[in-house]
Amino acid sequence: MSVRLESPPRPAGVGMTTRASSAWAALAGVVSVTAFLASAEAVAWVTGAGGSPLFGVGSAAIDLAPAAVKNLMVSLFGTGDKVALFVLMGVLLVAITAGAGVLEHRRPPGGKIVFGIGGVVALVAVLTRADSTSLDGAPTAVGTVVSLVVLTALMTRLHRWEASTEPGWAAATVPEPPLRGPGLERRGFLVMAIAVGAASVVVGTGARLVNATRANVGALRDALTLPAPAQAAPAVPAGASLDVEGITPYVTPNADFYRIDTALQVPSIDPAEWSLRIHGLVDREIEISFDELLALPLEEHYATLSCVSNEVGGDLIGTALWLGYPIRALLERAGPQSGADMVLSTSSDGFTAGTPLSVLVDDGTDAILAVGMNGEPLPQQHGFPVRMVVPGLFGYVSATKWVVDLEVTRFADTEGYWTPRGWDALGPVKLESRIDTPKAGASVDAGRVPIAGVAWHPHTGVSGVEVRIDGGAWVAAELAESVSADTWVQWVHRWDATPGDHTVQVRATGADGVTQSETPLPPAPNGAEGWDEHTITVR
Ligand SMILES: Nc1nc2c(c(=O)[nH]1)N[C@H]1C(S)=C(S)[C@@H](COP(=O)(O)O)O[C@H]1N2
Ligand SMILES: [Mo]
Repeated sequence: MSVRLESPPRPAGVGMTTRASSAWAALAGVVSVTAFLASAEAVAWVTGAGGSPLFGVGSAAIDLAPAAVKNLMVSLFGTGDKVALFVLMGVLLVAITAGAGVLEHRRPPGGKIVFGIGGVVALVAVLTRADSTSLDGAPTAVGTVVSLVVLTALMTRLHRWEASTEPGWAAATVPEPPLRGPGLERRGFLVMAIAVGAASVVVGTGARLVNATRANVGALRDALTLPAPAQAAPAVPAGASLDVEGITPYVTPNADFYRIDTALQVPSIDPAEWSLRIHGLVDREIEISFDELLALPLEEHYATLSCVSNEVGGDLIGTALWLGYPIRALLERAGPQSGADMVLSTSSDGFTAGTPLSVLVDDGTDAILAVGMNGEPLPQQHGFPVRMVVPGLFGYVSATKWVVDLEVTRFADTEGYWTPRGWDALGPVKLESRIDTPKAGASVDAGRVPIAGVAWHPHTGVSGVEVRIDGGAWVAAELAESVSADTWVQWVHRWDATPGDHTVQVRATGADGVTQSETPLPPAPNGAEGWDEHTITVR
């Protein structure tokens, strides 16, 4: 006879209560998943950080999440959406594995089945990542086996502990070795749970740190010296920067540049291994290496990049000096065929953007394959070693970071990443204006107060900005200079503030003569609108 695997409710005071044994079983489940994560990270140390199941599952979740959930995450957490995703995953993981522990205790092998299914799901997620290699399955496979071994061992110890708390335990026949009494059996379970849990935290954290460091291309980036441009950008006119405290700088430092992408783990690409393939509806397929790209006559252009998810008045926008090679020239070499109207760019991690071919081949549009940002190689988060920058288009349809592939194709035949997720196939940046100072809700002293900010309509240009106080008449603001129509422009209105609460509103007019619309529209499907949304109150 062997010990019963199920623990029916017992009268109080006899044996272990159902509640207590469930709690310990739940702990066994959670310890097992920490062992899974730690051993997977340790294996990924050897096989490559791309196989970390945490990132594989998280990335798959991002790609599979319905558009509404994704938009909610971005609107709730903004650029902190990735941290929020990890917290959510952590909470779910604890809940599911605690449940699996309880299930394994009551209805074996239910818990093992949950762990097995979880392992297979994670394996599929990891192996279907665009940049995964066959070795990337190893961490998840090993982790799953380790978690099953740990769960089995902890359950055996838990059952022995329970059996040892029954009256007459010494006479019970359990699988070898014989019971050693409640104290020792209890210790057997707890020592293992604590030891495995602690070892997992130490090994897992250590391996994760090593993997994160190794996935950092900082050293390769530091070793890189970009060539001087064959065609430099015009100098920023002194009149582009107004002397107003709190106004957004004309050029955004790299460290302050907004970051938006679907990459949970920033792709790490060795420039020596990078290449770009241009294919599809072209006369000649082209493949170009990083060295070949740097040997071409590079150009520098100032351009403002913005995100379609930006709310009116939002800060998902920045201006940088980009160094790169015109995409137009590369496409000319490849020779797009008639009938083609889109270039689908793909990143190393599988993100895609569909850009109108007409924009990319247009002489007047400085669409570039960028390698430099504000005088440095691209920061890893901003696409190292190569990304696209297309003035006048939102990032989601044009600014592919870590770009490795350009397919000349047709809008009728394919679509970029965000199009099936509720965003328009075409994404020209809309005319916008923003008040930077004073801040909404700020108190200022009565008297002369500069109201200032930026306005943009990349590639079209801004011809005027107007401000109005308390819903009164629109007054023209002073417009600063800019390098070109491809960047935003600063503006200021010097206001004689009177005591009391006031509302401040701003609207811009584009170089095409069209004034920013009043009616609010949400970011989806093609960019937020409505200056009325950005009304601030100042005291
Ligand atoms: N590989 C890749 N490139 C991408 C994205 C992405 O998710 N993956 N997001 C795009 C979007 S939506 C925007 S707004 C810009 C943002 O570029 P930044 O992070 O350098 O500011 O990158 C674009 N390029
Ligand atoms: Mo974006």
